[in-house]
Amino acid sequence: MRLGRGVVLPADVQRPAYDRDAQESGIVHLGIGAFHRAHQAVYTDDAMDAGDRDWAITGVSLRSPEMRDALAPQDGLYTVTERDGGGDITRLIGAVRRVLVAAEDPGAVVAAIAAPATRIVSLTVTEKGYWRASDGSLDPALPDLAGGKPISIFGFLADGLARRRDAGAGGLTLISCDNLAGNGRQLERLLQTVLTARDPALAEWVAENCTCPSTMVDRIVPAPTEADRTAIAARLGVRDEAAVIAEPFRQWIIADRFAGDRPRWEAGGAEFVTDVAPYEIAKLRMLNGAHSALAYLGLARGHVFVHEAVADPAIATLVERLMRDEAAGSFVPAPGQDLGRYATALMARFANPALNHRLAQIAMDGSQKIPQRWLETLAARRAAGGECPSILRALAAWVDYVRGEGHTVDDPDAGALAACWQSAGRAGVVGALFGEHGRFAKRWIASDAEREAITASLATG
Ligand code: CS2
Repeated sequence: MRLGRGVVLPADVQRPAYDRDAQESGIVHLGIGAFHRAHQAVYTDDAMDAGDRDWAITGVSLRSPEMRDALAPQDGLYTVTERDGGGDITRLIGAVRRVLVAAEDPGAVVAAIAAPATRIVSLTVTEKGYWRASDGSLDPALPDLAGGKPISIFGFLADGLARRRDAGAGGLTLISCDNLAGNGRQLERLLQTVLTARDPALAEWVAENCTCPSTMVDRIVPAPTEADRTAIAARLGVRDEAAVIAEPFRQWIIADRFAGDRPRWEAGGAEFVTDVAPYEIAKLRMLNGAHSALAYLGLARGHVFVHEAVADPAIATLVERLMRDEAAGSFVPAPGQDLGRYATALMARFANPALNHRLAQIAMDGSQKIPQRWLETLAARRAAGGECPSILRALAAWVDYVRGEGHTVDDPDAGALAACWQSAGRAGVVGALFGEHGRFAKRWIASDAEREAITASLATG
């Protein structure tokens, strides 16, 4: 039996208190993966539970039909289970109205963005979904630059926004919920590059009528596995093909810059601030920076899960230093922001033994992640005369990892990184990546001493 409307669930499963059928869709979300289902959709469910109306979510998968096929037979319903080793807490989420698959029906996605009831388009498309070249600018190979059938977020946004302008439907708030530094600013800059190339008048209209607030999003959500779905089916008595398991913690800090209405996400604990930067930087450089270090150092030492890597004393010491001495010392915190306490809380979250968060999941797409997680810390610390020995060790583990000995490297730059190894070899690969003319030269250039330190930490053989 399958989860769906009218299915009776165990009494301890919290369910939406609002009338789902009475809600219009006010949000189009691009990239309806596990993170969105366990994060923004939960806040939206909280807002509608608190009495807000017409914020149901139209989810979009850019390529795969998997989530539509999972959610459609369940009438959009799915469960989120919080797990920390105590008793699981499961909740039914009703905020998702329908799921569109952009590759199958691009016109439906454009129509959803253009619909007058839509006021917000939010995004979780991962770092690589923004089509940035290694220097951070828009990849000139993006097909959407020339118009035609939309391929990326930029093509869908451009077509949807053009239609809104022509119909007088008003602007939108576009909210990036991805782990990029200044995610709103980056979305705005990259979108403007595409619009200016295609339709300068539209670029102006968007600048005047739309906003792109930056956000800090946080919840650890392992990619759901078949074993998770089986465990949840045993708990619910029905199968939920879209079930998500997450840590209990969640946080959302949003710049208060909306083009129009918004849900009262504060009902779920979201915070609205003038400047997200210190929170976003702390999260990227401390949490995500530590995560990536755990991933590459942990995998090299044979660990599979985050809680195993952080229980390894050699790795734990390094990760603590990376957070407390290096990342926390690389920016000015907001008044009242206690980075020491934040690091302590992060170590406890990483140690959650029940989550089974795979290191391999974090290790994916490193070329897209390390600039904002490590290289910005390195650059900022250098400017302040500080050193980052732990990040240099972690960088060495990443350089070893992308060599791809004995495993596949899941990264859009995997080919180019392997080519660096092939042409430069162990002695030269660090220079090929982080030297003056290296692949990452626009983000950070290693000094001679730093290059030697990274090279000395590379695996031998
Ligand atoms: C992780 C993040 O996969 C990764 O790269 O570092 O997904 C992390 O779990 C989230 O940002 C936590 O909010």
